[in-house]
Amino acid sequence: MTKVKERKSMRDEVLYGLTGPQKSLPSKYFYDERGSKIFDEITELEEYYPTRTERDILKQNVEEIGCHLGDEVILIEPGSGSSDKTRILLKGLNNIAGYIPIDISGEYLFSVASELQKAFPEITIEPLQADYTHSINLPDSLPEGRKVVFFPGSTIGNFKRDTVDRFLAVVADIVGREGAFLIGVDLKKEVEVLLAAYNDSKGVTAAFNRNILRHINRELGTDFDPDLFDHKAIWNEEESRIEMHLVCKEDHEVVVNGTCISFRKGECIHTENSHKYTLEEFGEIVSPWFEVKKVWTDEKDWFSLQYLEP
Ligand code: AVI
Repeated sequence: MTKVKERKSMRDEVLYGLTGPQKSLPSKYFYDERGSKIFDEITELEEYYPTRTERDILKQNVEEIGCHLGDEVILIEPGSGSSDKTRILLKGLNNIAGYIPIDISGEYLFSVASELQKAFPEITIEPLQADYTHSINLPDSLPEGRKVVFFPGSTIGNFKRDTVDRFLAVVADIVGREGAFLIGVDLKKEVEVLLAAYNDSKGVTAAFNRNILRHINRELGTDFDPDLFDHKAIWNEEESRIEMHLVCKEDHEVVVNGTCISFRKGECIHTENSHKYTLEEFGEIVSPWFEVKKVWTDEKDWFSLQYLEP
């Protein structure tokens, strides 16, 4: 039985994060409409290698991936967004019977799903609007088949360790004994490459980082001035992760739901972690639920696509 975490409101989460000893904000609040568009721009940047590398891995190995997935596959994708990488599988394979894209943003989800349904009429496409970080209740009306969860993009790298464990338990629950898990995992590499990917020369990642404050202003009626914060991305060797922070440029105060929060010059708001793993570390993390059966990487071993079975 998977324990379902209770949902907190954005206001509670923001207040909780900004009143702790190290100010922080949940990285999921990067993604309003503007933030999602800026993220799409990030994925096109020369310095941001994960997206194009994973896409190439998928394209180059699509047939072999298909053999591992088996027959009559029901592909389930939490946080599907534009379903961009999934199209490579839907196009390149003939063993996908159903596709369940899951996303919190309903309008976008339904429009992507209907476009996909037109492009792939032979596949049953059933979009599910849900926040997959809490739990996933699949519709009863699914076609018969082998359930495979597809989770590309190394989004797992943005999860804290307890969230990783909870998510793996949810995925194991969904796919059952006969299913599988296909996941993209970014790998440890030279620090310069990592820093460049999160500190791009055009300042797109900086705009993405600051957008979290605009999003909060709009939703909570706060008055953050994003220009009073600098973007900072650092490598934390001990935790093996890139951290993004917003560094306050001058002393000021912001009222959040009646609570006055003071910011001092030089003080940071921690906005995101992006963990990078070795293949061994990742295998160890998933081992209570899954066994890694196959790993595809690029020629520099920068990114991995991993096929796991319970
Ligand atoms: C979505 N996620 C995997 C991205 C990453 O690389 O951690 C988010 C991101 N943050 C800054 N650039 C991209």
